[in-house]
Amino acid sequence: APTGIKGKVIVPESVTTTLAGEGQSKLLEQFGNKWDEFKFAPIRESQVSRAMTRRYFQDLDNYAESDVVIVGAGSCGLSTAYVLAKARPDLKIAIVEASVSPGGGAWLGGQLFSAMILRRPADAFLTELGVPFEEEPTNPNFVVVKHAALFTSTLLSKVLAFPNVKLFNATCVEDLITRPDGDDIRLAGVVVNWTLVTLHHDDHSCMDPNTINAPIIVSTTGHDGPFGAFCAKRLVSMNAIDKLGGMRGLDMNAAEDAIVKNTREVAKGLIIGGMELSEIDGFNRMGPTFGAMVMSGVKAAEETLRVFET
Ligand code: AHZ
Repeated sequence: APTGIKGKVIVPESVTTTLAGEGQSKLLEQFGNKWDEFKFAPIRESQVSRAMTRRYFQDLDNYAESDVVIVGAGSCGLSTAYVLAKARPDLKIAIVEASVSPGGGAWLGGQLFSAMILRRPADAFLTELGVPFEEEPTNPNFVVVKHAALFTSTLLSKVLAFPNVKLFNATCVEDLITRPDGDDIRLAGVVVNWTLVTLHHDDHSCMDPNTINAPIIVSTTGHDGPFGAFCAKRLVSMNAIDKLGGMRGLDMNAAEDAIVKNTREVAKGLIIGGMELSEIDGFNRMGPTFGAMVMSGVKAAEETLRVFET
């Protein structure tokens, strides 16, 4: 392989990134060489507390009845949120993420390396988002984002800017709200708690949770692990499905197509996408190639949109 050879870098038209060498920052004009005079506008501490808590409690109130809850803000959950919020500004979309930092496994490529690989045609997602990428000279079938954090931070910045999206991070989905539906059940929301509380149920007396009602839950909590595959596992423990398929070993070619094609409503009101689906269906894992995660997000958004169209 021709190591050290760089591929052609594609910069989508929508990229507005400031380029190196573009000129001096206005901030230097404004503040530079005047640090002796520098002073922040005054504030009282309680004003900071009130500014934060008022907004948070308003959001809790507002999103207690949501249209869609996305569980997990990894590459699949964030991709779902992007497509959904863009298409339907009238839908209230709550994203619940257990970790303080949204992004899941998409801050790095694989084995903690920086670059992120996406197989074509998932480069279309990068082009729409405005993430520059490089064509791979050794194989035209995939593209490379120079740092996965560039992808994740761009996606996050777009998703969080939508007025109809609220991210509740450091918040864990602990259970599902269900209703009887004939002989079946239908999901009607999620049960949530601060993640720090969730982590301490074993060593504290009962610390009851909170709830968010929504007719559609999109679960993208990743493959099994301390926090992963949450909704898939809960479906089994509540007898809504018999058993998990169990994620199989790694096969990039088989895994990515299977995950995208099968992203669907697994139980009434519950759409599962991303690596969580591999635990339901017994698909292979794909390792460090993220095209299936973003395209599964696109499909999960389409499935959700279909529900709201009918
Ligand atoms: O913190 C989790 C992560 O950010 C979050 N999460 C998990 N359980 C949760 C719960 N409540 C709230 N109960 C929860 N949040 O879900 C997110 C999952 O992100 P991820 O990046 O792990 O999953 P993904 O399916 O979006 O992307 C998978 C990326 C992988 S794994 C893999 C392999 O192992 O082969 N290959 C790829 C591309």
